Amino acid sequence: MNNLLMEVENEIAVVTINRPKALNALNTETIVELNECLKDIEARDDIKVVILTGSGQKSFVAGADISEMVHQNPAEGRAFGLKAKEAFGRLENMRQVTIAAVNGFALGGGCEISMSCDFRVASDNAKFAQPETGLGIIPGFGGTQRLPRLVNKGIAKEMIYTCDMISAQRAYEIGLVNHVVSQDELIDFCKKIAAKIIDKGSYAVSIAKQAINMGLDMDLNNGLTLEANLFGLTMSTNDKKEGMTAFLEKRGRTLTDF
Ligand code: CO8
Repeated sequence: MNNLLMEVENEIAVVTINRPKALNALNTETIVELNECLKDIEARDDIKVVILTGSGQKSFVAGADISEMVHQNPAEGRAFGLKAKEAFGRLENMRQVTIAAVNGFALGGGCEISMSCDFRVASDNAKFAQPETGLGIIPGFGGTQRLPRLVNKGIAKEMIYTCDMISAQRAYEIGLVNHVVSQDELIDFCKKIAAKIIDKGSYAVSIAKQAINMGLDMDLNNGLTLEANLFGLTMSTNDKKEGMTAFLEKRGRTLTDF
C-alpha cells in the first residue's frame, strides 16, 4: 500500500492514512487501498478493533484531494463518490469496531471519514469543518447525511453553509467526538477503549453494532423487532452460555465467539 500503514497488536489494528505532503488528503488511490485494507481486516479473526488515524502531528485528513478533484468532470466526480461510498460504508458496517483517532485537521472528507467510524476521539489540536460549499461543491462522502444524524440538523446545516472550522472542544460539546485528549495520549487512550471492548463478547458487540446501525434507518417499532430477532440470535452462542454460567458460578469468563 502506497498511502496506508497498518500495525496490529493485541487484536487492535492501527490504520494510518499516510500522505503527509498533502496533509493526508484522500485521493482515489488512497480510497481504493483503504477499501482493500478493510476487506482484508474483515476476513481476519485476530483483529477486533480498528483505530483509524492520520500520519504526523498536524492533520488527520485534510479532505478529499483537491488537486485530483479539480480535473474531474461530473461522471468522474460521481465515480469518485461511489468508490468512497463503498469504502466508508465498509468502515461503518464492518463487524470490527472502528474508532477514529482524530489527530489534527478533519476537514471535508476528513470529517466525513471520521463520521463513518463507530465513534471519534480527538486530540486537543483537532479541528473539524465541512469546507465544501466554499469550493463550490457539497459534501460528497456522506457529510450531508451523517453529520445531521450525529449532531442536530441545525448545527449540521450551520457547519455546512458557513464552512466554519470548529475546535475539538466544540466538537465534544455538539456530540461529534466522545473524548478530547492530548495528542501524546491519543492512540493509547483509543487502545484502552479498544481493550475494554475486546474484553466483551466480540460477536455480541458486532451484533449490537448491526442492531444500532440498521435500527437507526428504521422506525422504532421495526427497530425493536430487529433487536428482538438479533437478541434471539445471541441466545444460541457459546459466549452466552459461558458468560451467563460463569456469572452464576461466580468465576471468571472466557468469551471467544466472533
Ligand atoms: N487536497 C490536496 N492537497 C491538500 C489538501 C487537500 N484537501 N489539503 C492540504 N493540501 C496540501 C496543500 O496543497 C499543501 O501542498 P503544497 O505543500 O504542495 O503546496 C500541503 O497540503 C500543506 O498544506 P498548506 O500549505 O495549505 O498548510 P497550511 O498549514 O497552511 O493549511 C489547511 C492547512 C488549513 C488544512 C489547508 O491546507 C486547507 O485549507 N486545506 C484544504 C482543506 C479543504 O478544503 N478540505 C476539503 C476538501 S473538499 C472535500 O473534502 C470534499 C469531500 C467530498 C468529495 C466528494 C467527491 C465525490
